[in-house]
Amino acid sequence: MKVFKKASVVLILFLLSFVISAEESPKTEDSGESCCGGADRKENIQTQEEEDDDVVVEEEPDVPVAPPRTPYKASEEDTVEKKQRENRKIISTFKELNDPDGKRFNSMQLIPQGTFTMGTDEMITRDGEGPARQVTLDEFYMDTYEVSNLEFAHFVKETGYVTEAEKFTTSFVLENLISKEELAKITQAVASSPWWLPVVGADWLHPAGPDTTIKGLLNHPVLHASWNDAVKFCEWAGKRLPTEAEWEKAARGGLQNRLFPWGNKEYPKGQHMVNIWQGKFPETNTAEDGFAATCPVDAFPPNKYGLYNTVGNVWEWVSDWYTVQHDPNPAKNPKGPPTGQVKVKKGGSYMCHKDFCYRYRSAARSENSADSSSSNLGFRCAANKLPEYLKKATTQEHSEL
Ligand SMILES: [Ca+2]
Ligand SMILES: [Ca+2]
Repeated sequence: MKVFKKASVVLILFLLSFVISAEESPKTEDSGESCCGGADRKENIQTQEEEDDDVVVEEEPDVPVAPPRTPYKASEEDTVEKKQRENRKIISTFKELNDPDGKRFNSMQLIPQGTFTMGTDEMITRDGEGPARQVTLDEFYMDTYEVSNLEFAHFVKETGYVTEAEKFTTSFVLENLISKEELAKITQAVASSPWWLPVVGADWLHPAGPDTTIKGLLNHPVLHASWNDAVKFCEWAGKRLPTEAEWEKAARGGLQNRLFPWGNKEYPKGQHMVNIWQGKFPETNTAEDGFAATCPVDAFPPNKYGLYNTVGNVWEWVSDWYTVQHDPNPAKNPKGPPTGQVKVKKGGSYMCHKDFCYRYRSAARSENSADSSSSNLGFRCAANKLPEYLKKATTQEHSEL
């Protein structure tokens, strides 16, 4: 009965959203490609509905509510040790790890101190993109690229770190990427977003399931890293996750009140500037931008701060807890709410399309629980000071620009 009741509510909201979107700017389109939290996520959505009537009216019909994680099948210690052995074996086959120049793929760019307009009043208000507000930040450094599989492999090689997806034994993968053999084994699905499937054995080394590999994808962004995993990686690298304000300022590249890191035109001079979805999601992916799934972290032109793929390719974790309520007053170095249930992610992914997930914009945002992971979610790190080991590389890169 519960399911039918929920289905009716969803249907009503779906019809309502058509009525509303027909009257509003076409830019406030529905979305729902974000994925996949634990049980916390559902509770969080309910809390928001109780707190803010506007959120109920605008709630998208296809909010993905993922089932709880699969419990551990073995003791954690056994699982971790087994995974460490398996991972060491796989990583030892990556020749790129022995390349001295490839040891740490990422460089960092200095983001100057100053004030910028964070958020927007004109787009997806239910996500808490507004109000547009003045935010002042001290200078900081931001990773040039999304964290790559190669970097993550170095981290795992040095530390033996086992990700949450590996411990939980499952992660969410876009259905189109899963092999027929693996599809046949899956019995669970997320009713509200059936294109997301929990795949046993999907993790950063097996991005689309246990029969897939990151060989040949070492310069692509690492996938299936939870927020907790991302924090550990950044600590290892002598960095930290950016705040949402830092991420957004960095993505805007010094431009004020623009939709995208490069300006307001989605296709300037007809050029693809970002890895998103072309075609009708989720049935057709024409990959006109050159990529059906992730692209290399250095594909597409950088923004004016020298950052690549901030929007599109993969969503990126930031440190803030998620809220849709923001103080409209000017703020200095804001860090988001002190507590919360889910974390903010920024930038949209290769699964975003204007008609479905218009979130490959600088102000756009979404959320997931800190232990969740999926095949379109990654991160990049920030730092107050440039780590010593990067000083030479970054100086060289600047002189080449
Ligand atoms: Ca694409
Ligand atoms: Ca990105």
